[in-house]
Amino acid sequence: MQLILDFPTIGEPHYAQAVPADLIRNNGQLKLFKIEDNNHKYVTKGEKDSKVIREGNKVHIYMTAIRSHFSPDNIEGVKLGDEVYFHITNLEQDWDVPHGFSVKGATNAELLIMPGETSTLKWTPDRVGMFPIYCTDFCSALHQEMQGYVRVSPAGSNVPISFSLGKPVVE
Ligand SMILES: [Cu+2]
Repeated sequence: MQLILDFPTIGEPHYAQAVPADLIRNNGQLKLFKIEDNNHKYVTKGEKDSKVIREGNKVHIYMTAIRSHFSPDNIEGVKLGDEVYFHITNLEQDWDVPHGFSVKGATNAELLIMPGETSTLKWTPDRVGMFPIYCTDFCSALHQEMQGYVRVSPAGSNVPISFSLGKPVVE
């Protein structure tokens, strides 16, 4: 490989390298994941399809991840005693951009969701409160903005399910 440029970038903790485009294009490194090909039972194919659905004491959250946010990122109406299922679809099309997912206080694993794929994390809240959700895989310079909140209300409360993107549920 003939290196044509090699330098640290100023103002960012990254290191840049440049090579001729042919080296990437002709060696199978250009891979795209079509979201239409995802036939997962709990897929969310676009942000407009993200939603939160209650079925008895189960709450199904159909969420998307793309740099640098989750949709929805504010969820309300989960109650103590519920089982929460985060079904997260990574909408990225580039092969090297996985996203992670975790909810603060979860006692099981985090997720690593590859581009175009859907994965589910089950969470059983053990107390009332506001719970941050966040990406656990460094995905871009704005990775740390990739977060949101789920409010858990007391068992028997009448807070309805609601969700939004980029603004508080209660204004
Ligand atoms: Cu991410």
